[in-house]
Amino acid sequence: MRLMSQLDMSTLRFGQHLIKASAVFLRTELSFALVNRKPVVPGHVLVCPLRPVERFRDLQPDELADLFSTTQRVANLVEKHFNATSLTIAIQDGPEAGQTVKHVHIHVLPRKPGDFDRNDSIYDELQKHDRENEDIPSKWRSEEEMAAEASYLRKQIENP
Ligand code: AMW
Repeated sequence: MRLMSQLDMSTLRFGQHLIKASAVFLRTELSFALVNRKPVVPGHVLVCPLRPVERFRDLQPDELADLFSTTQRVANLVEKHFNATSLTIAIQDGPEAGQTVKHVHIHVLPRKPGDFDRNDSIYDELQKHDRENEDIPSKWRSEEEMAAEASYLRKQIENP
């Protein structure tokens, strides 16, 4: 069996962070999806492998397949439930690409007409959104707000 380095069933590791079950809205055999503490747009969520590897190249074929099929499920879910019409799906793979959490994660961002004056500005925001006030918890969303969003998404998965 693969070693998962998870602490217990109610906490998942996301790089240096411990993620409470209340922020996780989907868990598969090899992946999980969580709500973002500092979303760039409403419904900006993250999909990660359960095994806390740093780079995209570190994923095994079964993890890669599970991560991408989970991302497709999550992308459909947030596009629908955040009333979006498109999606930006992105991986910042390595520090020079903007990665701050050393655990592979796919950003899924629901997009709407006119959400940014310049469409590609979303990539500038993605690069800087978690660098500003990184260590100031009051700039993050509250645990309650994140739990409410995750609970809403979980319900949509259970009763589509
Ligand atoms: W990277 O800049 O590494 O591509 O993205 C890290 C993402 O993880 C950011 O969107 C950031 O807001 C998010 N994030 C960091 N820590 C947490 C956490 N504890 N819970 C939820 N999201 C987090």
